[in-house]
Amino acid sequence: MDAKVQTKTSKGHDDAEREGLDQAGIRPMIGNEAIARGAWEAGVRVAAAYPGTPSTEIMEFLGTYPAGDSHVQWSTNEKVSLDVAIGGSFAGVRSITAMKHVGLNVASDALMSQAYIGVNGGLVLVVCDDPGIHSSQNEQDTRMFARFAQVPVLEPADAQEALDYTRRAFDISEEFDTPVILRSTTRLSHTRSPVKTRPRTDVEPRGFNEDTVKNVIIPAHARMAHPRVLAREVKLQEFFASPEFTRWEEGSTEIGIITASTAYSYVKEVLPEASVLKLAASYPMAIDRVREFYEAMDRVLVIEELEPVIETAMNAAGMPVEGKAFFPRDGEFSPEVVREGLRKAGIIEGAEEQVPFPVTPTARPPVLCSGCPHITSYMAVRSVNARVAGDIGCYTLAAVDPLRAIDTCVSMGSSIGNAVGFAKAGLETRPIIATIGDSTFLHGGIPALIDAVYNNANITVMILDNHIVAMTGGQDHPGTGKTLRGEETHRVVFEDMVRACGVKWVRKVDSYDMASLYQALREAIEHKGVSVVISDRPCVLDPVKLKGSPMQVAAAGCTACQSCMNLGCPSLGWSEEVLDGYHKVRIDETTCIGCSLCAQICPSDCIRPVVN
Ligand SMILES: Cc1ncc(C[n+]2csc(CCOP(=O)(O)OP(=O)(O)O)c2C)c(N)n1
Repeated sequence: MDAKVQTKTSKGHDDAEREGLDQAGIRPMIGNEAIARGAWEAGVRVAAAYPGTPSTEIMEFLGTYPAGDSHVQWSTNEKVSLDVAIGGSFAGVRSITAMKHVGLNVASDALMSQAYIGVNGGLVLVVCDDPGIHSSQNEQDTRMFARFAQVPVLEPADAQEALDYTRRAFDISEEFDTPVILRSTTRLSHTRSPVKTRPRTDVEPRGFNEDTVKNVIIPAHARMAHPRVLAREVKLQEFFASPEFTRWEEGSTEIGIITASTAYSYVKEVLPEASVLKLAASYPMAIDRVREFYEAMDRVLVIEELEPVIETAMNAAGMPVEGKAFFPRDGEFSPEVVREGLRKAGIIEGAEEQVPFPVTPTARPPVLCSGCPHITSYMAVRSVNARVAGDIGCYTLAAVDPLRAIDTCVSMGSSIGNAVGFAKAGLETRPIIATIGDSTFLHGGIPALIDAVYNNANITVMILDNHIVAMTGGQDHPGTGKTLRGEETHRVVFEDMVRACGVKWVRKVDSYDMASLYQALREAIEHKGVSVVISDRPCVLDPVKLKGSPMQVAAAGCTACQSCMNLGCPSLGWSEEVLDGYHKVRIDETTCIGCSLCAQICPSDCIRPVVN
């Protein structure tokens, strides 16, 4: 294999660059890079993930280390990625998977079993939460999942801890025979701070452990495993009491703050004089150490982002404590939020918190890119007056103006099942369409398509194939024919896949060929049963930003009908010229990529390529 291909990933580091970075010893890293570094230093050998903000870069950074050190891959979804990591652990090597918080919902079935089975090689799940919902469908708190699955959760507060805790997570996993969750948040994953690195520890593979009672989780074995899980919880509580994981920072005893994760940094900034108990693990919590702290303070507050995990555990253990009475359960924390909570609690004085910068930034709602192939797909969908089940990807933006083309959006892969439900519930008076991206189809759409065929649902599925996972920054997937390290591999052919699911009516159309796309969709909805239209055109941003000759409007011919504005293309704007009270249109030539979609729509044929 070509050495360059082995070590060069989409992030573009090569061996020489990598070496230069590593020799520096201390360097600034975002949390996700530090997590990758920690895993590499811990001797990880199998790494698998499905992309999802804010976790995506972890696997990309791991892919910049030499291919001989670890196998690093994209998986089709988070359950598969966890299963791959579990396989690595069974085989006796240190293994890791990474996902965003909602990815853990997908992977949870395997996690719940593995919590009983335990590990052979250390097994770490990095789960990145998104307080504030920067780019997710909810803000669930993974610490609750850890409690539910009875696996320990480590919560770093900065990039250095992200590296250190990731390294330690593998030791803990092996010592206590448990998967370990390392929980990050958007703020930590994407914030840069100095990190001290160390060399890689080459951990000898342990070999496969021939222990069927441990490895095969049937009821008889699970009944034996459950008490082990409960005993493990107690041992971990004792283990986490050490100063490495439960740090008591002495200050005034008038007020004691118990905190974890990035909230710790805000507490230190806002209330530097307080005593602080910083927990690295809110499950299993070092309850005896927490009690000592509690009893030594006049008043104790818990400051934790999202759910009252620590607070609830303390209350249950007979330590009535204040927390969520003053600090929100939703949204992202910041020094301002912490200051405001402390003010409400009467701990700091002053008037209600002022906005630090009294300037309101202009709202910039997300838009599809100029020339995005999803635009025409939804123009076509709009033209057939359908009930539309949407899905998750860039194309979810079709929910808002001006496309306003989808009626529902639930979770990755839900669209096809939702559409079957629409049909079976009697919504068939209008055509029923499910729209789903290529990566999302591979992630969770295939079982639902089989279900639709099996149950003879009268629906049309539109697969929006832009040949990439665009939403998360352009990762490869099985439909691109390239691995995470950029090697050529088998490419899933969507028509073949769809036919193999039993679909008889399949048509692939170029998303930029609007007439054919409209025609295909009209025929598809006429078909009784499941029909599939594959709207096919690479993302305009990947692998490089495409740019052809930009278009321009011949103002004399523009009738201000504004049809082109229905595209919602960010390169289209209003011109100064007004006709019968309506503005004519102009095109921003610097951002236009020359896709010609507006020209195809223009009824007065006044949009043409710029002639140089
Ligand atoms: C369970 C889960 N995993 C990951 C994500 C993050 N995510 C949102 S959409 C998406 C895939 C989008 O790719 P695709 O379907 O090809 O559509 P595109 O963005 O390319 O238009 C991913 C990975 C998520 N929202 N939920």
